[in-house]
Amino acid sequence: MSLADLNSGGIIPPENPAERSLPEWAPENAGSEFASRVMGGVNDSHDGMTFTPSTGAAPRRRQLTVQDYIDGVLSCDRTILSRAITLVESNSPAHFETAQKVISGVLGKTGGAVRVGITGVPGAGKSTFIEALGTWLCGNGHKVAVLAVDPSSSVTKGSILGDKTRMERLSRDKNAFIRPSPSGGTLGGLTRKSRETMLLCEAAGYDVILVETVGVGQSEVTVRDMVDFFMLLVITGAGDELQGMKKGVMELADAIVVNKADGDNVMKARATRADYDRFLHYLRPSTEGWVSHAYTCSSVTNDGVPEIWDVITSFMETVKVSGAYAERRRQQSLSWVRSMVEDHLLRSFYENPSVKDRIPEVEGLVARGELAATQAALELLTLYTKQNQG
Ligand SMILES: Nc1nc2c(ncn2[C@@H]2O[C@H](COP(=O)(O)OP(=O)(O)OP(=O)(O)O)[C@@H](O)[C@H]2O)c(=O)[nH]1
Ligand SMILES: [Mg+2]
Repeated sequence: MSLADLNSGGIIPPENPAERSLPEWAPENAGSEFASRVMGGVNDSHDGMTFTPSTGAAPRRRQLTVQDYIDGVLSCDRTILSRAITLVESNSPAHFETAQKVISGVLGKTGGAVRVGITGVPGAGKSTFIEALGTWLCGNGHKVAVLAVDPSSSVTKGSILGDKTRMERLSRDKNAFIRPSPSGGTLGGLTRKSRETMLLCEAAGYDVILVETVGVGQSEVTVRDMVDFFMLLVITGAGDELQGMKKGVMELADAIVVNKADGDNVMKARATRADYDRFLHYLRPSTEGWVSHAYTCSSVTNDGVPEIWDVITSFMETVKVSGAYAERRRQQSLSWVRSMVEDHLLRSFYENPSVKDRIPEVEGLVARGELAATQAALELLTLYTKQNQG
């Protein structure tokens, strides 16, 4: 199977005609039915490129060679970096092959960044925290790339607008690069795109990658699998926040940060921090050799934010010495391969014409209790195997 085969199928056409016009950073020759969906409504993109409202015709762009992409990414040409990311986000098999060549061409310059994942319930302040930490890091000589893995964004289409207003300062910083969540496809597909985007940003010289994900089920596990340091952002509640929190998510965290520790909320935040710290004490550590603790900060006043970076730095030193860092990166590469294969198989199954035709009827039979679930699964799998062999 060629690399291109891995990405074939699963093409998701834009539903909204307004999305059919390609922004300036769209890959050349991208038929709009192949490009990943682009969320409308964003003007004056953070990376200095202008979003051109639809005129019905895609703007003509100079075609870039694989070498142009590689050179542009390595020299941190933000326009080319953006276009390279658009290329890896494309669902077209043709773009996939070019994208993989670009990735291979820059691979030697990747892996050097500190990769940080940030999760938390909607409204916990993840974007505001990233704005605060990212701005502080840029002021201290770092180059920061911000990515989002948000499986819900293709439905709500809201997150990019929210993030752009919440990261206004950071989006204007020349040392920061903010990329909204790719949309369209399964969580597995989003993961491949996000991982490859992360590599491109590293190759462009961004030494800190901050990945925001909203805490909805599987996405935390996915992001934990992409980053070195994973933190859970929480807020104070009515005193029962610990009960409402899934133990599993806390077990993934290298730190729990109680945000919004400002104004009248400071004392409450400190009490909540102590509760989480006690709870963490009884959990399995997320990273071997590292003891996860709880902290407080305010993303609005910046209090405690630089200290979170100290925690991350200390974590990186610890895991590099213990070998946990190298081992985690190794495991992540393996799970990357597996998730690409799984994603391909899933799409290939559901895009299979025989399966597609039969699914509504089979599901109807199961729903009415006229066919056993095991029989239904067997029938669909047999259809799939038969057509693949034929
Ligand atoms: N007082 C105070 N408000 C904060 C703080 N951090 C965030 N907020 C506010 O909390 C609200 C939600 O913040 P966001 O940063 O959008 O939260 P989020 O977790 O990114 O939310 P989603 O992206 O929707 O999941 C906004 O109104 C912020 O201004 C903080 O440290 N203190
Ligand atoms: Mg957000």
